[in-house]
Amino acid sequence: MKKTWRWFGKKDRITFDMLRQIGVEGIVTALYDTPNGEVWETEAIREVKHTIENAGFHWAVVESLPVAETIKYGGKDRDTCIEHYKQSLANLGRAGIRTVCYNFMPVIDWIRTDLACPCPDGTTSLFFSKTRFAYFDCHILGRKDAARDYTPQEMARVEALAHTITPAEEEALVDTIIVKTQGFIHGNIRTGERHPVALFRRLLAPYEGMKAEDLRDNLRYFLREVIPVCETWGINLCIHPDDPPWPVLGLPRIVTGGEDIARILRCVDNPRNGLTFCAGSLSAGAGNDLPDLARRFAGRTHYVHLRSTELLPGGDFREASHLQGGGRLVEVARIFEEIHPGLPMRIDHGRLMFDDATRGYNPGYSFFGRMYALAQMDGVLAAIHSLESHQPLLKEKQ
Ligand code: DNO
Repeated sequence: MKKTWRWFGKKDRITFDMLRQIGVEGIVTALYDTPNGEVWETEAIREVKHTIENAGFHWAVVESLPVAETIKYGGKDRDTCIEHYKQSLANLGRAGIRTVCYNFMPVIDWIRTDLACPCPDGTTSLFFSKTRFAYFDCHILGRKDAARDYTPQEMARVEALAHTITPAEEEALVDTIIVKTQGFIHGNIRTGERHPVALFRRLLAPYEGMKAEDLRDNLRYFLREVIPVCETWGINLCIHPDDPPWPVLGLPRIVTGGEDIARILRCVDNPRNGLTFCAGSLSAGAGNDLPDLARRFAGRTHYVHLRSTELLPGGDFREASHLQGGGRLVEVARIFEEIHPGLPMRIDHGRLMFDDATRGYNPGYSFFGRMYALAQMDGVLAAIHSLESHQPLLKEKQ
């Protein structure tokens, strides 16, 4: 695998000099200042590419080229936005970019309720609490009939929380779910949004009554339009799984496990229509066996996120160490190196270690935490390669 790193542009406090020292080989980035739905212009792409290459790296992956909401809900102006998407792809192709990641999650990208949950060793990790999320849904957002989506036991925990939560904690919860986790990934919500709950309600409105089947139709419609452009330019477009992989806030989610992935790859059966194998997102799905998924989809995977989660009772999960948890990254890495070697991979979501917490990094994108995980996975990859090259020798000796 090629070791890549998500870089958030010139304002990122993690510099190219730091990345060079820790063995990063390629850069993952996006045009963070271009609003969703607009064209990524050639000049802007060139400038980012030039900055990366000047530092001695190459732009390995675009993450993400965002899909406008109207494409996802099938709005009146979706064709205009799809045309913009095609132009952006062509402009990226012309600049020599060959791997483009995107997702098809309505309104909200990844979801966490806590950004710094203490671990026994003194580090902290990201955390998803089902109760806190349900509280946000039922009490803060006040979504109609939201309580129906939770079991009586879950609602009992939500009501218990309603008695103890303070206004400051409530504000922090909104800030985490809507602003802090979404703001920096150039989604629908910008950092500093002053009325996040009202904005969120507006974003949810066009999806009312939407079924998984409708969202699947809209994804198929989109892929049929854009994959021919990818074909022309030799671009591998790769969908990111839903995080977490289940329906949320009454919104369907359609990239949750093996069956969903197979259906998407089949609907436009072209190698350019591929997968971002995010081991972290997939590992949060209780029915997902990660090595099995890796074996099944390695051929159509164009990009890998190395991350792992640990499922806890009651529907909670925490981000596990990269060598533990449901991600089963050692096995997953072996499978990819065997079936589809050389894929770009990046470490996703590190813990907060040492002074990471005071540096103002984006949630999940710590320096020491990710560097530590990169070193772990680098060792795993070295061991895999060494075993592979000594295989004949071992056989001879037997
Ligand atoms: C969060 C990320 C996601 C991911 C997008 C890809 O940390 O894993 O925001 O980049 O979903 O489209």
